[in-house]
Amino acid sequence: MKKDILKILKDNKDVYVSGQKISKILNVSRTAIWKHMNGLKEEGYKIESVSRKGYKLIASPDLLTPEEILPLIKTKNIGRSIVHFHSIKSTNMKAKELASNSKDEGEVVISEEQTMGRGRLGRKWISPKGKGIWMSIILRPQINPINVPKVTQIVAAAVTKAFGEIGVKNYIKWPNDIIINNKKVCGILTEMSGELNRINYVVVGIGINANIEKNDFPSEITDIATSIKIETGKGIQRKELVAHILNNFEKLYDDLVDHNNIDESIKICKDASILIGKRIKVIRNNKKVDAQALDLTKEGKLVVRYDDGEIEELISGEVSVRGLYGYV
Ligand code: BTX
Repeated sequence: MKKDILKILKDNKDVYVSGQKISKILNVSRTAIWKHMNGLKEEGYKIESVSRKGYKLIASPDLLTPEEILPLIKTKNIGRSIVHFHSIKSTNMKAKELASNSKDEGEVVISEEQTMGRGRLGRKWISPKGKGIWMSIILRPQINPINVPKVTQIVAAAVTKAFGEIGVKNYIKWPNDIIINNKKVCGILTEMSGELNRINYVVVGIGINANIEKNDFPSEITDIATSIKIETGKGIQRKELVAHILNNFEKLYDDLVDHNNIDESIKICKDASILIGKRIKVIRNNKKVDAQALDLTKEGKLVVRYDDGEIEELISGEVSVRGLYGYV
């Protein structure tokens, strides 16, 4: 009901809609409407009510609800269904649960806060309320499971492009971090359920520090973590960034599933790479080896040259990479 009222107010932007008209359209009492209006106001909607004229929507909060995001996206599948939470343990956990119980593709789980946000290898991901974008996309690509790391590259490309579209210069640290000023502003966690040669589902989790303040980060990560607000001095409209990401992602993802082609994503990842051309450390089974990052292959593998001259193409997931000079 609250959603229906909001839709009427949004469809009649800039004009007053009478309580009588709303109650007629929705076939409910005017007292019920008044109650829901108060509920919307509590969520942060600014609604003017003037006697004899009715209600007018003045401003919407920066909530990541379907009502706020759907009008901004142009996709066919991705994000057409959005499940929104005010607080949840982890959107990836929820998305995996939903994916096991349905066959849909493109559903997005978003929460204003995560109480058990996760990074790779069970690491913790700080996800304070209302200040970041904590979301997961459910995918069912009909591709060989060995190609799943390509999805991470596509997401990285979609996010980096979206940052650019809202005017935020950024870099990609292969394979799954977006970097500003040598610090991590976004992390991507790709998880898969499947068999040796068949994928049941892939869940890609995207965590973006949008409007986080410096003192929201625990002291142990203040040297490696940052936010768009910290770096640019300005907060952003989170829903706009979400929409840019979903719009970009669908286009790049379709290239993979329809044409088995990720050239565009790889070009974006290469252009934004913070590693290519730099000295790095390749970490495998706790062993660190110095190398030079040379290139990204068409499949999204990182080409490195070790100091003994040996060249290797690294697959994400197998290794971890650190910069030698500051970048995380
Ligand atoms: P990662 O394993 O590469 O990075 C995790 C590490 O990053 C942590 O050990 C910590 O040092 C640091 N860190 C923790 N929180 C933050 C933060 N907010 N910003 C910057 N650095 C941080 C990267 O894993 C993948 C993260 C994916 C997060 C998304 S959010 C939506 C979805 N749900 C979920 O539980 N995870 C994903």
